[in-house]
Amino acid sequence: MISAKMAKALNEQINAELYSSYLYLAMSAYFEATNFKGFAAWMKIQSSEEYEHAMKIYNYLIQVGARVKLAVLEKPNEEWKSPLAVFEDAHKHELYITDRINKLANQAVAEQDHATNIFLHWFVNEQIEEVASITLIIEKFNMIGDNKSALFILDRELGMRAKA
Ligand code: OFO
Repeated sequence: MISAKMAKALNEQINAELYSSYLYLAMSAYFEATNFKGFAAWMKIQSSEEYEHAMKIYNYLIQVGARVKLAVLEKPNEEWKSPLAVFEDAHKHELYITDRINKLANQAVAEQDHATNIFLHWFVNEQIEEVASITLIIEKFNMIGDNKSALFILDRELGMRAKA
């Protein structure tokens, strides 16, 4: 059994992961509307991965006998000034999620909740991967600059992302 404080914090993280899913879906919709089909496909896969992250926590709470409590989701942004601005926002968001995961891990350590601490290791590693992959995409945008042909090649490249 986990503490009521830990259950509350994990429920809040379900909300944060579902918001991530919602945000990336909004980004995907923006890319559909601006005809970047590859970026749209990349963001749609990212959105479904975030849903899976939420479900991992959902299932963990059930497994340890805690109550899942879903909350209201914030409305995500729907307009950006450029494709790069979208990925910069995604990067900022992942740094925020990383900070949340680290705080959850700190709480598990402070409570000597070994099960939750070990459960959170997967998320700690996942955040390293998520921040790294978005950082790489931003670096590619920066290399491209104003080159439109290169932008369409990057759109095609990201569109080839396979589901995990
Ligand atoms: Fe769930 O990793 Fe992104 O937000």
